[in-house]
Amino acid sequence: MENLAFPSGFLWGVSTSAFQIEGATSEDGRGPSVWDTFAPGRADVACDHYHRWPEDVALLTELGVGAYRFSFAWPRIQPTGSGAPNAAGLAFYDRLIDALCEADIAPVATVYHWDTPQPLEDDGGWLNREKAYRFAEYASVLGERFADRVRMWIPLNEPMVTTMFGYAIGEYAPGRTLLLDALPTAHHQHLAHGLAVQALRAAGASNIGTANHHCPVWPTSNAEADHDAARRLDALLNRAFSDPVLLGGYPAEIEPHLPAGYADDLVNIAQPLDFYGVNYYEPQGAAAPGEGSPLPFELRPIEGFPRTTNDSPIVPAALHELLVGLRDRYGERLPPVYLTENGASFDGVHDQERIDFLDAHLRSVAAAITAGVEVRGYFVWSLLDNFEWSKGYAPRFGLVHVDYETQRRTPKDSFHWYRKLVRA
Ligand code: GCO
Repeated sequence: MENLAFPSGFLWGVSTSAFQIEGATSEDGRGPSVWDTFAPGRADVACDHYHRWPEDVALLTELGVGAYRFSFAWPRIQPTGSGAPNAAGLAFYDRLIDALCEADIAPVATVYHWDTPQPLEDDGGWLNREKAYRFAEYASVLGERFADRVRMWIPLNEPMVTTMFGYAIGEYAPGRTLLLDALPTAHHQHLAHGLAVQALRAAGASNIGTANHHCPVWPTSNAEADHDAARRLDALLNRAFSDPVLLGGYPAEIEPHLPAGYADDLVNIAQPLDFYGVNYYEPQGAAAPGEGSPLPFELRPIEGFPRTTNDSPIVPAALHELLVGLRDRYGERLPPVYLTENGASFDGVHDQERIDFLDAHLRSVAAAITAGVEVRGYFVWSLLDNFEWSKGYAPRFGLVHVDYETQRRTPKDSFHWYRKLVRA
């Protein structure tokens, strides 16, 4: 990363999530989540972070990052999704956050990273508007307890993935296959986001933002029909999740699929934010739908680029396009940006491919900054190899290798490369 300057005070970090690393899924009062139902037993151990967190904080200290993004496990804090908090759950995060502060590593907290307490899903989950109010109560519990120490707050991780993968196509928990009838879950998550921002601020929390998944959508040909399809898919994957929180409105093509009275919620949803977190991995291809397709587009793979072991195309230029595109669309309404996730899956401890991936994507970030996009930080996904949802433990995203038999952590070459970078 020679001769690349980032603004002074640029925040270097790494990200994880509770369900993907903690394990201990039935310990100390934690209740079942939708992911325990969807993938029974698969993350009962994971990276055993619930017990090995001191070792992982030591890794963060060795790495030298200024911030660590983790998530609270809702079923550890409120095992049934509402009511009095579980003291042991709060105590676990007290210990983790205090250790981070002790190590001068800013705790960056995601309130929800997909592990809905099962009783709330039994009540309809994100299809039920009431869940937004349960979520605000949950956020308030966290704000009261941790506002004095958490440096940045992210209410929801990637509401788009919850809606599309969890409720539209069923690849993720809770495994619903509602296609466009899943869109009310997007709206209820936006409402949850807005109510949680207000609850966190009322509890004294500051520096609140997002972690929205964004991907440039590219038509597979220059045909008008493919460009049309790409515009529709972009509305669904991107603008349906950024417009409401940044502009207080939805793309026109989304509105027919929203619950009655959705417009009354927009003021609550579009709360002023202190930052806009972006999770970027890859662009998405789109083509005109086939005859009789239930969707106004067809997803198409992006060809012609090297790929990760997770079969993702490696396209750093798309990150530059994405960041400049956000600035062009939202202008003054776009708060300072953080890359709250960027990373890739490669095998082995000598992971030069990951170094090359991170180097190339950081060059795109630097170019976007030069083009006038205010990017203030970058978080690698992820600190540790971990449970990659429906793909299990095969994809390895960590800067640190995890031997799941022994739980031995081994810093990879990319760990040492990133360590040098963040300390430069
Ligand atoms: C996401 C999630 C992470 C994933 C990571 C790799 O962006 O999908 O936030 O939990 O593990 O992105 O796919």
